[in-house]
Amino acid sequence: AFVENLLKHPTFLSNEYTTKFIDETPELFTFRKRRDRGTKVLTYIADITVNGHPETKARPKPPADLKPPKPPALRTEEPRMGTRNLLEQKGPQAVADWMKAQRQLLITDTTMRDGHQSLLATRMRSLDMIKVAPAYAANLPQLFSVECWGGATFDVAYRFLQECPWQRLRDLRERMPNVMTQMLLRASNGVGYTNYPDNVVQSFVAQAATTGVDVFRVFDSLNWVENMRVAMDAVVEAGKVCEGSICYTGDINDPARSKYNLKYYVQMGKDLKAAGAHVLGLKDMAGLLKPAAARVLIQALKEEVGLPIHFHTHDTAGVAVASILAAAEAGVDAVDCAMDALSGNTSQATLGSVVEALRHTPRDTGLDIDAIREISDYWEAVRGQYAAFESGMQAPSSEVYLHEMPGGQFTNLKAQARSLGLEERWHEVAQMYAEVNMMFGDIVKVTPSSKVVGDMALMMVSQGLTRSQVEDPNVEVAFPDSVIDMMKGNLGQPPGGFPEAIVRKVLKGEAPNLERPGKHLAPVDLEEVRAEVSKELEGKPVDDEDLNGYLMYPKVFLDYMGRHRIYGPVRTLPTKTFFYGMEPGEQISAEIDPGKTLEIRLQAVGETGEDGEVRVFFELNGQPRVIRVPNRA
Ligand code: BTN
Ligand code: 3PY
Ligand code: ZN
Repeated sequence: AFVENLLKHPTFLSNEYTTKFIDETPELFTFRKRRDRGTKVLTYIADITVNGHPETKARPKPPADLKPPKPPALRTEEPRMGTRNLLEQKGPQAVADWMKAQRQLLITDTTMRDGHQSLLATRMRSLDMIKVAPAYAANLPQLFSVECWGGATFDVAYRFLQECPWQRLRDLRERMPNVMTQMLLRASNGVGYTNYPDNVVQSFVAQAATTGVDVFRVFDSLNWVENMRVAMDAVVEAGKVCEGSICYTGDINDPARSKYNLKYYVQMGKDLKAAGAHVLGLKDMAGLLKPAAARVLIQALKEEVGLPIHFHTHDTAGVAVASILAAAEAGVDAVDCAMDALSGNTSQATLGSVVEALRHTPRDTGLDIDAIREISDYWEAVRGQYAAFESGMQAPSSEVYLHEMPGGQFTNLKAQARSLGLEERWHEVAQMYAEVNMMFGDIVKVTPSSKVVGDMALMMVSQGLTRSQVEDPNVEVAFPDSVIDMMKGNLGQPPGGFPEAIVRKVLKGEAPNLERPGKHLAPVDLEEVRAEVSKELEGKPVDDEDLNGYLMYPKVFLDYMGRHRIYGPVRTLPTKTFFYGMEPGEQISAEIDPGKTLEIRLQAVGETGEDGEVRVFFELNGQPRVIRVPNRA
């Protein structure tokens, strides 16, 4: 790098150097001289303007007359006290006690996590959330919490949105100081798809708590409480609210599905309480809990477990509001809803509708419906920008009771099926998903176990394999890696274990590990990893957030950092610009630091030169700038 710098230096090139040149020219030692952030951001805009964004290119476009989202006015200067203040002053047990003492139904808004994860392929950018966060704090201080982190959002932020998930959390936390933030944590799978060593899980939880998570909804993808303890202990250790969660599957009122019956769920609730949960989460990730079953289940859990209950469901079948109202009657303490504009179908129940349904009843939420409408109007404009990521699902569907796919997986698997040319055969995929579930012993299906079932179902439909062929010891089957991994025991054990015959076939007789996977994973030397990552980044210091990002997703994190070096703080660009670039004559601004704003105007896009490069003409804060990008279109 030194020689490269030397050979490029104008003084060196002009032959006007002396032997002292090297000593007197410190910039020769600034390897890969950094370009300023303005230039980096212009490079990104130029590239997208010329070449398009790979993810939106062949997809539906936002309406041409779409207005930029405008957040509502704040009703108070200083936000009123909320649940966060209670947590800060009195701790997580006081929050749990307070929940039980409330008469009103408490509401969590999931728009910033599950809402867009389930409707827009998790593609919502931080900027669109951060802009409305002050309105939540000022206008809806009675919310129980705002779910805004975790699940799939962590990985998508780095991988597809070119932004840092930790920064999102920090920015939201700062703008909503009075309402608890909430995340979804896949227990030993962190926010990934595989079990991590215990100290990695502990480190991740501690960092999430420090950066700004108040409520941790912890679940295991096979409902194995044993595999949730490390994560739950870490949450309790951090002084935050530990919401140990039951994942709901099957149908407690169906005698044919006796594996997951009332007794099973009540026992799991007791086990989670014994494991230290402050709140019991009831996570109905597919939207299978029907109203009549909700009434029975909630009542039993309330009576027999004694923890406050927080109910999460999806509206895939169009029944979520009915189940929520039944749960409310049975005494549930808190429920999840999404703001109207990002609710319904595979997302959560409609927040405004639940609030209205309960008005003037004993469980009146006390939330301000005008404030809800204003915030929902904002989200409606935001959603318009993400037209490229809409799934095309037009209506609720009772087919979910057949396949039991989680809301967050449904549209994803449909897109995967499309890419394999199986779009026309979607209903076969859905049917096969149900059969694979039974072949695996009727398991809970939620990230990551749901992905394993989905991989297997797609493989079988595309190869024309039936369940009996797969189960036949005399038929050779090449199982997907994720299936082999799960049968090895690397995601842990479902209740009663996996059926022996299928394990034998998948593992070709190799013995599975029936113990907790983390028991066999050596602790990671965190400081050693930090040093390695720093070396990968050419000496850049690696802070705790970056280190934890790397530990979850090594390659995704490093790729993100590599692009960040080239494109800079693109998270500050308006969403339309990020996905579609700019039009000649258009002007935008991007606040790259508090108070430091880039005023960017696109003047013109030149022709492609003989070198295959396009010159793009900008004005940056009034100064002309030319950026060259390759034409890859
Ligand atoms: C490419 O290599 O994909 C083309 C360059 C375009 C760059 C931006 S960086 C953020 C976004 N994510 C990508 O993978 N590409 C675009
Ligand atoms: C996730 O783990 O991302 C989920 O949403 C599970 O429901
Ligand atoms: Zn969900």
